[in-house]
Order: sequence, then C-alpha cells, then structure tokens
Amino acid sequence: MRRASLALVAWLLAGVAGAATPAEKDLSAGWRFRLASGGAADSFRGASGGLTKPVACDARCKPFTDWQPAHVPGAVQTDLLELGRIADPFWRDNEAGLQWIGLSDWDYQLDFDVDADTLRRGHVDLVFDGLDTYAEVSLNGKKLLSADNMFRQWRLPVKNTLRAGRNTLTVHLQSPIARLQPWLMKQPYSLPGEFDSAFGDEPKGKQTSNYVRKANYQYGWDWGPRYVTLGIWRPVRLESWDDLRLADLHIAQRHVDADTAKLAAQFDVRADKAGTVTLDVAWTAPDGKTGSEKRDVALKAGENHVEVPIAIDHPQRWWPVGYGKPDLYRFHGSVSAGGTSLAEADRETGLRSVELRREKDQWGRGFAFVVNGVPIFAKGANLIPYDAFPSRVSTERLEAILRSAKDANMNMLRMWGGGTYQDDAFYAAADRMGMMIWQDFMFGGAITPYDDAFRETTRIEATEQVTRLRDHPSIVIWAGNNEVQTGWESWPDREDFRKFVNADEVRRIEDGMRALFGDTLRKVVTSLSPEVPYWASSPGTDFEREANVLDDGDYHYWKVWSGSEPISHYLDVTPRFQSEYGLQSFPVMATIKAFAKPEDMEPESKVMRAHQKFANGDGNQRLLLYIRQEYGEPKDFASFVYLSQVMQAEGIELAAEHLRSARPRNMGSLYWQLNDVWPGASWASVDYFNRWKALQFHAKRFYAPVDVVPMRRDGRTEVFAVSDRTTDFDATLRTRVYDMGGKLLRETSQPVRAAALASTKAVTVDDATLLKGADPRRTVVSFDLLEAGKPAAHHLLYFGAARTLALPAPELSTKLRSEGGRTLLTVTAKRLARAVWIDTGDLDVRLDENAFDLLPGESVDIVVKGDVDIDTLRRTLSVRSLVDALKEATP
Ligand code: BMA
Repeated sequence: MRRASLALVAWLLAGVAGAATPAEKDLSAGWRFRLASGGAADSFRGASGGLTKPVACDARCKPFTDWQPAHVPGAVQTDLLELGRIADPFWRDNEAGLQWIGLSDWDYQLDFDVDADTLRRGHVDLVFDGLDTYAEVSLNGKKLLSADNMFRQWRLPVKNTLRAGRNTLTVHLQSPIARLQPWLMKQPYSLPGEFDSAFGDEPKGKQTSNYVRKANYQYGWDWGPRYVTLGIWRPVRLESWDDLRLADLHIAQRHVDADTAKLAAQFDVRADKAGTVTLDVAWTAPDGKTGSEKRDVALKAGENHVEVPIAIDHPQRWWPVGYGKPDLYRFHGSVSAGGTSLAEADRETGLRSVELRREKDQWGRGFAFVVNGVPIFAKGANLIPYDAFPSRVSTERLEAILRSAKDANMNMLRMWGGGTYQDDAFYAAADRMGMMIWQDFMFGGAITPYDDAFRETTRIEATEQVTRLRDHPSIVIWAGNNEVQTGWESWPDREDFRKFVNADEVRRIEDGMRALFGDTLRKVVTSLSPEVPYWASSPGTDFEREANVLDDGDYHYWKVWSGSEPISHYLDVTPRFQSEYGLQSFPVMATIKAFAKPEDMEPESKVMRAHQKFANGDGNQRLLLYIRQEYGEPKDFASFVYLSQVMQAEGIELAAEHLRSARPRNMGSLYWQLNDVWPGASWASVDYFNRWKALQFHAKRFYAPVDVVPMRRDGRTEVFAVSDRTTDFDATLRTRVYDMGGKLLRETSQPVRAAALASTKAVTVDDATLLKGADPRRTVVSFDLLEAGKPAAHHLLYFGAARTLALPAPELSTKLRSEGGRTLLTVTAKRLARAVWIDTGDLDVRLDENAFDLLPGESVDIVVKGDVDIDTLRRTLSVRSLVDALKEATP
C-alpha cells in the first residue's frame, strides 16, 4: 500500500513536469535513397539469366548511386518511377528490364532533429511499422537492428543513442533474392514453392521466397508481375514516454446477444515500477448514448494485463451487409494517476457474435458462418493485394474497391494469404460497410521451412497482427494459410518432392507445417481473439482430415479453368463452402490501352502474353478455348476481350447460383478473384482501375438478396427461389416463353412461398413442357419472381450453349436524357439481345447496370454516374451484343 502511493507520487511529479503522456514524432518526411555501394545486380547491365551476382557499378550506375529524395512509406521501384529514372513498370513488357532493382541492395537515410526535452523523457523508442524486408538499421553510426520479416513491427529503444540536435538514421536494404540464393544453392533440396521466375534470376525449382516472411505475390503470381520490392513500406516514428506506456487497448467481446453485451476493456500496460493507477473507459453508442466504467488497479513493474468489465444492455449490434446496420461503438480508454492522464487510446468496434457452425448432417459436416445467431450465406470473392507496390495504395482506392464489392451485393471477402495484411483503414472501411472479412495469415501456398526461428518470427508476426486487428468486427475468421495443405497432399510437384527427399525429412516438414498452422497460429488467435474462429488452412478440414473434400470444410474448385473442363462441370460439385473457383477474362479496352500499343492488340502478341500470367502467357489460349466452347470465334481483338468477359460472367454466374440454390448444404460462394494488382488478364471482376467487368454487373444480380435460379440439367429445369431475407414471403413465379424474334408463346404463373434464409424449389419442369414443340434454338424462357405484382428477381433460360442458338440481330437502340439531375440511358431491343454491353471508353463514368440480356421489345433505363456532359457521352458510347462479336453468324 505504502509502496503504491510512493510510486503514485513519482507519476504525479512526472505529470507536473508536463511530460506525462506519451508523445510521437513522425519520421516519414525527408528521406533519401540510393543504390548501395555493393553495386547493382548484373541484370542491370542487361546480362540475362543465371544467378544473381552483384557487379561493380559502371558509369550507368551514377544516376542511381547519388542520393535522391525517397518516399516513406514507399518502395525503391515507385521512387525510381517518380524520379523518372525507370520506365513505367506496367507498360508493355517493361517488367523484364526492371528485375535488377529487386536484385540489388539499396540504402535509405534520414537526418532529423531531436530536442533536449525529448531526451529527458524516460524512454524514447524508434518504431518502424514495417521494413521490406532484410534491413540493417543504424542510428548515428551505431547498428541497432537486422530486420527480416516484412510483416513485423520493430520497436527500438534509442534514448541512449540519440543526441540533441541532428541525428542520422540509415537503413540498408538487402535484396532478399541475392541474400538467400547462395545459401539455398548449398542446401540438399529446395522446398516446393509457387511460381518460378520467368526471368532466369532464380533457377527453376529454386525459389527463395519460401524462406522469407515477405509478400509472396511480389515474386510473380499467375495474375501479377514479379516486382520484388525493397523499402520502408510502413510509417516510422519516435515515441517518447516516461514511466508507463499503454501498449494496447482491446475491447474483448466475451458474450454478445440481443439482450446484453458482456465486454472487457483490456489494457496492456508497460510500467517501469509498481504503482496504482485508475483505468477509465467511456463509450458512445451508435445512437449517441454514453456510458463509462472505472477501476483502480495495482500495476507491477513490467508488463501488465489489466481489464475493466463492461456490460451494455440491449446493445446495438453490428450486422453484416444485408442483415441490418453495421453499427459501431466508440471507446475511449485512459490510464491515470491522481487525476493526471498518463496514457490514452481510442477504439471503434462493432458488437457481434461469430460462430463457425460445423454440424454433422446428411451431407457430412457443415461449414456456415453464424453472426448474431443468424446463419449467413457468404456471398463474395477473394481479395488480392491492391497493387504490385503495396505502399502506394491510398485509402480512397481501397475504399473504392470495397464499395464495388458492396455495390455488387457481396457480404464477404477473403483476404488471400499470398499478399500482405492490410492497413487499418481497410478493415475500418469494411467495418463501416458491414463487409465480412475472411483473413488468411500470409502464406500463399509455398511449403514452409520447419526450423524454430521461422516459426518464432511467424508467431511474433501473428501476435502483432491479431493484436492490431482484433477490434475490427469485420474479421469473422482467421485462416492459417492458402492452399499449403492441399498443395502438399495433392499437387504433382509436391508428390515428386516427397519421393526425392528421404522419409524422415518429409516427416519433419509435415510436422513443421502442422506445428505452425495447427498449433502456433491457432494459439495466437485463440488466446488473443477467442471470439473469432481459427481455421488451419483454406481449403481444409482444420487438420481433422485431408484438405479439399466435398463433405467437410471449405473447398477450392479448379477443374474448370485450370483443368480445362467445361463450364457446365460447375454443377457437378456441391461442397459445404466454396471459397475459390474462377474463370479469367481481359479487362475493358480502356484498361488494355493503359499498357499496350495498337500493334499489341492481339492475344498472342508479346505484350498481351506478358500481361497474361497464367501458364506464362498460354492463358490466352485457355480463354479462347472457353470462348469457342460456349460462343464461337471472336471477330477481332475487341470482340475477344468482350467475349472473354461474357464467358467469365456467365460461367461464374452458373456456379454461384448453383451454390446459392444448394443452401443449406452449401453456405458460401467466394469466387476467385475480386481485384487486380496491375492492368492485365486475370480472374478479377473489377480491374486495376476499379472498372467493372461484365462479371461484376452479373454478381450484383446473382448475389442480390432475392434471386430466382433456373437450374437446367439433362432436359429438366428446377427453379429455385433463393432468399437471404430473415422472414418468409409470398410470391408468384411467372414463366414466359418467347420466340427470340419477338412473339410471346406462353405465360403461366404459380404461387411460391419463399422461405427465409433458404433456397425453395418452386417448380420442376422439363424442356418438352416449356417448349411445346417450339424450336429450342430460337426459344428463351423468362422466369420472374413477383412480389405484390412487382419483379423481385428475374432470370432467363436458354436451351443450350450460346453457340448452338439461332440468335437474331436484336436491333438495339439507345436514348440519352437528363432527368432530375441524373443522366439516364435507355437501351431497347427489338428482338432478343444476348450479353448487351455498353462501352463508355475511357470516360470516368459508372453505369448502374450493364452486361444483361433483353427480351424482344424490352427496354432498360440505366443511370449514368460521373461528371460528364451528355454530348461527350453520346459521342463516346457504343453498344454491342453477342451477335456483333462473332466471326460467323450462328446457325
Ligand atoms: C488459387 C489461389 C491463387 C491463384 C489462383 C488462380 O487457388 O489460391 O494462388 O492465383 O488459384 O490460379
């Protein structure tokens, strides 16, 4: 008791001195950088292939070895680009000539001033939120740190190294490839990785990326370029404090339901000495109501984990998009002594319960997210990094991509493991939108080393990341990795590897993965964020069985696309939760023009192959295979691009609607992939510039809360009313049969009660009943789910692949007008129009509808959003449909 009060006096004195609360000094401005004196990689001088060996710099090095202004956060590549020292890394096939940057070492340096007051503080820490990746840090010539993990924060006590006045901070960055490769070449084997370098700087099968905690995708992926960045990629600052530092404030959610939220404000306090402090927590509810709790606690010298229990009656809960408001509470926590504040922190969080429900049933074992007691069908896509250069992504850009997902009625995105953990701003935006985030730990598929040091650095990384992110209600699951387990079990290169390496070593590798993903990461999540489920691998069964099975866990389906199987095979699998499946396409011409010249506009040109990373460019033939299978031969390059999008959109729609109609057996559809890291061909539905491909417009419809889904198999069609609403509703299923040329042949209606949170089979009907003798090649069926006479959902059905149909020339007409401050575009079809696409060139506009079919005589009004006058729009806009894109007329 006596001791505590003495300590209190010491804190009070510190308070009186006016230096009690921690202070921060941002160190992001004023950096310079240069090519390190060791010289450039030999590829700098145009030498190609072979291993990385530094060469002495010649005169050409000069522009790089002189100090130049640098950005922090940033990367060498983006700094060089801004200075005009290198060509645009995304333009044509520039990628090959820029590999030397990631193979060379670089220096960063900053001069900064520190005042005497700062030096009088009890502690001064130099904090790097992220160093990319092998970084030697020295201050005033004294070496302080060798960093080796891009995903960790580094906190260095520097009080005794700093001096009053000018200080110099130097960060020497070593090429991760140049550093690891000589070591790897001496090893008895290399662990199986992901994608070999296309540029010869690493021999085939000798990937260094397995051995370093750095974003995997930067080494080249099947949708992105190889740009191995170096830099100080997150903010840097000095933090000064006296006797006490609030290392973390967390609002733990012990129990949340409609009646009550039982919370605990957890304070992590580092104290120099024992003493009594007061912990205060004040909160503001979404409706403005406030509350507070306070507690005196005795701190010991060192680390303290202390908490204040909070109970909130009838909490305004956070709901995922589509189920209610994503309400957020604000919490302010403070640590004080004798009325003087010593440290404070703010948190914003949503109160909700999350459960991963895995009940045994007639199909095996379920996999369903249950939020606030409501089982939710997950509708969404996989998210990859926003850019090849992660530090240049602005908050506006990441929010815009998230908004695109929300506008397309998605409620979940899976942050895939081959990239980076995102900025706080990303999760904060997801919180505000009600977007659920499936968060992988950053492992993209490469087999992991089993040594203790690797596991330990990953444990620290995971501890920091979970601590940083656990107050975001949007995160509903943490998963150990992407495809590490399934790859190990079933990919041919891994099978070969297991034969090549002796059995004991194979066991050690396997045990190492199990220890890392089954144990180490699980413990981090269950101890720091026990409210959120942990899942060892995606796809997986949480290590209870083999990965990627249909009757348990989550599932990745790649027989369509990677296995070249026809798109209709999507209907052959009904897993419990399909967390990956995908088809590629090219982005719109405006985006292609951002990287290619007119002479490149050909699927097999060098440049178009350079921007197609699947199978080193051969993916363009895979696109053609599917286009031909479904539609026919593209007339020209622009038609190839358009058809690739139509094929992707209609193919993914088939799969997604199959999965939705299979509820509750299946409870999730996350297609591969939402976004892009650069402009190029990929599985994305939103391109690098956030322009929507046809798939994104389709997603908006096939992920709508209510959908009508006709599933035709072997001449029989089952029609489902799929509803994510939480109450049942009565509707009418209207079936209209048309001759594509214009005539309505028949119309029938029947009542259907659409059950809440379910897929209800409304009717089963065979082709003969629908056609009644009409020519299947010229007939289309329109299904409408009408609620109080108004369409709640609409879907067309064709009797075969598009290439087998006798599609008429639709005679599309367009009309533009301004109405009530909005620009409206009306598109009308005289006869059936398939896959209508309105092209707005490179105008900065967004249509609220595109990529649709029109029935004979049907019109649609489309809102054009964006700052553009009607005349410019009229001149730029063009409309096409399927018949315009094919070489030969359909039969
Ligand atoms: C998946 C992913 C990625 C990859 C994608 C497309 O399985 O996990 O690694 O980019 O397939 O091939």
